[in-house]
Amino acid sequence: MEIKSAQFLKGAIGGEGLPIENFPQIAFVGRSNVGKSSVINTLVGMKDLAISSSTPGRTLQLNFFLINENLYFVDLPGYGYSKQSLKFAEKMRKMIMWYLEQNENRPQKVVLIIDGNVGPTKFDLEMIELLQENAYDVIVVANKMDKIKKSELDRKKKEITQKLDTENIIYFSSKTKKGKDELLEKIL
Ligand SMILES: Nc1nc2c(ncn2[C@@H]2O[C@H](COP(=O)(O)OP(=O)(O)O)[C@@H](O)[C@H]2O)c(=O)[nH]1
Ligand SMILES: [Mg+2]
Repeated sequence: MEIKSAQFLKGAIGGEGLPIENFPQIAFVGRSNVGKSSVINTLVGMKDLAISSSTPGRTLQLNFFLINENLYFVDLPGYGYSKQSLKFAEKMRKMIMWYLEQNENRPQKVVLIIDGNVGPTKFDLEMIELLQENAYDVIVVANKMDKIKKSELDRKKKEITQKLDTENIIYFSSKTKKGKDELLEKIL
């Protein structure tokens, strides 16, 4: 299956403003700045469908994108960003938790995006644990692989698989589009 159409539908804050139609949802989660919006843009082949984190507002809500008129990509707010105030970070965390744990219309799959160059952080590991506790079908994407020197690649990949305790990782780059087809195949 391929993506034939994609549009920004709406932003929701908690349960307020959720889309009316109950299509399956693919959620994209990850720390701020790992490239959630960029990965979505790469998948749909549009440069600025999911506006990057520099745009205020959009990053503070659950952003619903309608794909092929029958599926949602949901861009979640980032978590664990040190530049946010604690109060703000806590508010975002609560909304993410609500969406993943209490919301009646749970996402069918969760794409967890990490920064492949930085490697899995404490926040990433906590998020994986939470997703596993909630029995989610998780796809881990290590983004920004273009930033890693060729000579470092094997070592970095090994470090990522060891820390995450899985070999099931899609190595990705929004810049070079590496991993795009592999990820599309897994989510569609
Ligand atoms: N080199 C490189 N930079 C990336 C990649 N993906 C995203 N970025 C950059 O990382 C920054 C954050 O991206 P964004 O998509 O806004 O992250 P978000 O906060 O997780 O939605 C932007 O400056 C992007 O251009 C990638 O694969 N490679
Ligand atoms: Mg973003």
